[in-house]
Amino acid sequence: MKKVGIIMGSDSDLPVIEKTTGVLDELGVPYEVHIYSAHRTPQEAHDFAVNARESGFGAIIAAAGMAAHLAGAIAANTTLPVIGIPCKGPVFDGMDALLSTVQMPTGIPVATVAVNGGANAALLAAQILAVEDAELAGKLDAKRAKDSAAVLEKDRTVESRLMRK
Ligand code: RP5
Repeated sequence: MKKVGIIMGSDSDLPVIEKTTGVLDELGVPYEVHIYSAHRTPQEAHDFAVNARESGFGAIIAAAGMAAHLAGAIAANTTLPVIGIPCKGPVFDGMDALLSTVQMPTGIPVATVAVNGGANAALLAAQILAVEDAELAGKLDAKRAKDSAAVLEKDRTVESRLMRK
């Protein structure tokens, strides 16, 4: 199976990335994690993106906060699908990173998930790999069914606790 490349701009983004790796672990999807910054270590970010396809990656997740250019900078150097996670920073509640990540000019797309949306980034990466992988598609179906069952269980709990007849 192809790997997912996970790049974050700083170790301060780790709590978001742990949501991503948790979902990929659950689905049995292989991944690599690196701290490469578009601003602080631009050469490493560039080299990773340029070599990613040859290195066996099928999708890349890039998480960054503030002036979040990481996903766009990665996408500029590969035609692998790039998923951007805008991370919430100390000011602006993540709106700065959201706009920096989502507002890519025509020609270089970044599939942007919600602010701090680490789990959805993992699911989207897995869905991309599952286009050519029936076993992974089956795991995604099973996870959807399990997650739905968990919500219905919460419905039963709240119903039994709070319903007045
Ligand atoms: C971005 O700047 C990182 O992705 C991080 O979200 C933000 C702040 O980085 P630190 O100052 O916490 O290292 O590049």
